[in-house]
Amino acid sequence: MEIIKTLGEFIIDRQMDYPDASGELTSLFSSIRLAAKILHREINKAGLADLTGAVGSENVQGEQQQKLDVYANERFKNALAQRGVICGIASEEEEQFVKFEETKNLEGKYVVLIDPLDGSSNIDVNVSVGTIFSVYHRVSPLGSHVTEEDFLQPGNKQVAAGYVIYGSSTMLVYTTGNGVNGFTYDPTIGVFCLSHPNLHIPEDGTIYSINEGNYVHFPEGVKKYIKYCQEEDQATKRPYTSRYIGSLVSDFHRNLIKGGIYLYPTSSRYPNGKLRLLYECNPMAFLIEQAGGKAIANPGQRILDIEPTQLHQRCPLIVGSPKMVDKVESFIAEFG
Ligand code: AHM
Ligand code: MG
Repeated sequence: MEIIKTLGEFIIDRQMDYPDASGELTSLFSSIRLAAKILHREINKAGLADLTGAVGSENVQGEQQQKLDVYANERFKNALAQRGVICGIASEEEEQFVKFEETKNLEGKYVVLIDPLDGSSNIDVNVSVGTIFSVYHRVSPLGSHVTEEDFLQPGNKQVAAGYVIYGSSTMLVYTTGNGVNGFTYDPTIGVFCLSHPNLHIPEDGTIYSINEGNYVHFPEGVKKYIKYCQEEDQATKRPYTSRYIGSLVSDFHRNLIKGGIYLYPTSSRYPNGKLRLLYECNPMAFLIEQAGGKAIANPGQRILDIEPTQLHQRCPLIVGSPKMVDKVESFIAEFG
């Protein structure tokens, strides 16, 4: 019989490697896993279930339609509140961080930052979307209410990070700082199964992912790098392939497996890039470094070392195969 290792079993195995572990992170992962399964179910019938379209509109029964990103936010928030190991969350969907007030939550030692449904503009056209999450130890005392400082920590303090990709299959990919592992959801048995153990990004690649529609707004170094990608050179397998889905999770996931680079750089349109440091850049940077890749905001500026000042601050992101990131870094350092 085929041997299947489930996500649950994998987490328990890993816990045995840490005799001091109290099981709280395991419990946190159970919440994420459960919400991901519910989202998988809803996304797969989104076209049928009044989940597309804008919030505020009513369906034919006069009920409020719920946009899938609002739905996803509520699902993850409720699942994370339930188990009492988390004292609060911050979400890309909410302006303020959310305090979990129950006594069990006040004793929770973790905070979670989440982008519940990244790339949600793709949902109406049946293209892959994702959930991104990031976990930190709180810095405020156990038993007290969560504070903004608990969330404004640099990415190098992350305890865990990962994403769920709702694609041609649903996968959960995560790290706790000891490599990256991927699990594919088998809906027939309702279980995430280890399918991509110990993921490593190729050192070099031939895929570049950037919204080239913004070309005229890009700094000179990025423009020159795009031209470099398009030039003919057999030794470096150029021209490279351009792939851009417009769902960070999907673009990142493809490049992680095949080798490649994803860029959302500064531009005259978005002086700090578009993506959010805490909900998008930090978790992806932690994952890529754990997989042997590299993530920077600007030349010499590692994403994970940025000290955040605001919950929703934006940050340029250049992430992927280390040699490709080095290359674009040298272009920006030279040409700005
Ligand atoms: P969102 O969090 O509002 O969904 O925005 C983030 C998304 C990323 O998934 C994606 O890579 C990027 O925005 C695409 O932006 P653009 O359409 O400007 O290329
Ligand atoms: Mg997002």
